[in-house]
Amino acid sequence: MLARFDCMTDSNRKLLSGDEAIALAARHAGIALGAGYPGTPSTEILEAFSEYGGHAQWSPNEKVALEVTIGAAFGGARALCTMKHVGLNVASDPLFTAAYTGVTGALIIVSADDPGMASSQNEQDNRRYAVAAGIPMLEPSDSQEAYDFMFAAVEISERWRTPVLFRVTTRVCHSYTVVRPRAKAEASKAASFERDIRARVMIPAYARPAHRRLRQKLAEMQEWNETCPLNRVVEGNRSLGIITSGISFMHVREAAPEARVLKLGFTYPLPMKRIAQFAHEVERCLVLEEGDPYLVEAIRAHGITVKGKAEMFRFGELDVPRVRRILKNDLSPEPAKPPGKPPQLCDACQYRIVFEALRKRDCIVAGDIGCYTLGVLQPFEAIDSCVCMGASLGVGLGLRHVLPPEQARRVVSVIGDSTFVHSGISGLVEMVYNPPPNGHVLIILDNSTTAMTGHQEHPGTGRTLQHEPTGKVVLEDLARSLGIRRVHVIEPHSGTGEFDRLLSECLDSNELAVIIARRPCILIAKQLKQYEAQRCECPSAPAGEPAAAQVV
Ligand SMILES: Cc1ncc(C[n+]2csc(CCOP(=O)(O)OP(=O)(O)O)c2C)c(N)n1
Repeated sequence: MLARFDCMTDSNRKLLSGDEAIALAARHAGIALGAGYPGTPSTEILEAFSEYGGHAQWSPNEKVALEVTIGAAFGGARALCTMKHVGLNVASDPLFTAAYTGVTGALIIVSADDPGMASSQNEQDNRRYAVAAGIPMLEPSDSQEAYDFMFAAVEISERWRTPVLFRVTTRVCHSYTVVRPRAKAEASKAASFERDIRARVMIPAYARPAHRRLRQKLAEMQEWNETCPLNRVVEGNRSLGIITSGISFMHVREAAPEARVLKLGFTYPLPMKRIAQFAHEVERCLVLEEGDPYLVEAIRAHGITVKGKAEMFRFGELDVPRVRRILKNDLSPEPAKPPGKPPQLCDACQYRIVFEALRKRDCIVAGDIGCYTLGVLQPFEAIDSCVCMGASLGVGLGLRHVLPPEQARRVVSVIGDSTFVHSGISGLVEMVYNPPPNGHVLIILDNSTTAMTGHQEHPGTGRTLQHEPTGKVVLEDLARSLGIRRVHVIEPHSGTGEFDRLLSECLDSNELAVIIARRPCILIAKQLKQYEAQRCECPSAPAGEPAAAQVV
């Protein structure tokens, strides 16, 4: 797929997406290990890193990915961790303490944010994480910067022995712009373990001085940032000064080419003296940013007078027309976006049979995130909640605990296979540990892939990121090992009524039940067959076949 972007060609110019530019830079900067969990708009980074020859792997979830890369960076290597913005919520526990421990090699954490929610359940602005955790943050505006800033991130990470947050947004990730890569790649640094117990074991006695060290580092980084070339001034008419960062810079240049612009690339800790000077040198100073008022609040907190955008522009992505409106302070209602074609489940998708059955039984469905979330739309309207990955279990159990019995007995949790491995397993443990009086029914929709984000592998498929055979987590064995007696594996087919009968039987049993509805995703069914054939031919493939699965 990336052949046309062959590394280090003579022409030395490549058309790359932001994600590909990050991947190429990671390769050229000697990143020894890349780990992550898929999520739009970040997924392509690790896939491209692998295609460029890097060591890339999917983890079961973002927390594990971050921990694996923290370990690599403790070992002195350069490591890359990728995820979408909500992934950082999952990874936030190690994130905050990794800021205290610091790293020995380099650790770059890519947070790919999705303002406008093209493909997400919220539009949280992860710039707040840099401040909350106390880690430096870089924000590129295009693919060239995505490439260049990766080297700067590695340098900052190694110099201050800190993880670096590399924050990008959908338009930067997915837009193609020209990149001139460096002529020479850096070799990976040899990893080697050096004991440093006080730095890496965060018992309170060691964590207290670690917090002080962190604040000291941040103060030093802020000072360094005052003259850092990652921030620059684009000269222009001093009657209007604009402070901006990330993709907003591109919109600003088009909407107000005459303005003087302070373009920030190193956006935490902010270079406040430089910002104050810039604001002082222009007649009117406006902060133009997408999403939360992160920059404007921080700048005002330093007593610098700047104007921000109106609240209505906090929602959704910015674009050139919207930036023009902000510049004119035009608060009139914005034109409605033309309605797009609503997404829908594929015609032959097995999920249709499941949602029809759930509808027929008038089930109360605690849903989850994946292609199957489309079961919320017509004609099914068969999902009653969707909060975050893995929440179907906990939400379903909570409902079962409090609802009157005739309603409680209709509650079902529905989750996809990748999502189950990501964060559903602990919900299943909760189901065993605190079972509701009338039992509960969990349906795992197992299409043998992570379809939603473009068919990535996960531990339940038994294939690596590169689709090679590896250890496989067998979902039915896992459920049985937790002590659940009713574990059914079924291949749903329309017209047979088999799935309906199984669902009714489980609902009426008042026991804990797990139904695994297993049929390969129709879009890649042929490919999955080939992978399975390879798996059978591969004598070294680790074990992990179902142990006497009860197939209904
Ligand atoms: C914390 C978090 N990480 C990643 C995502 C992106 N994402 C949404 S659903 C999903 C997995 C979907 O796979 P699966 O559960 O197997 O369902 P399918 O799409 O195959 O039906 C992913 C990776 C997300 N929404 N939240």
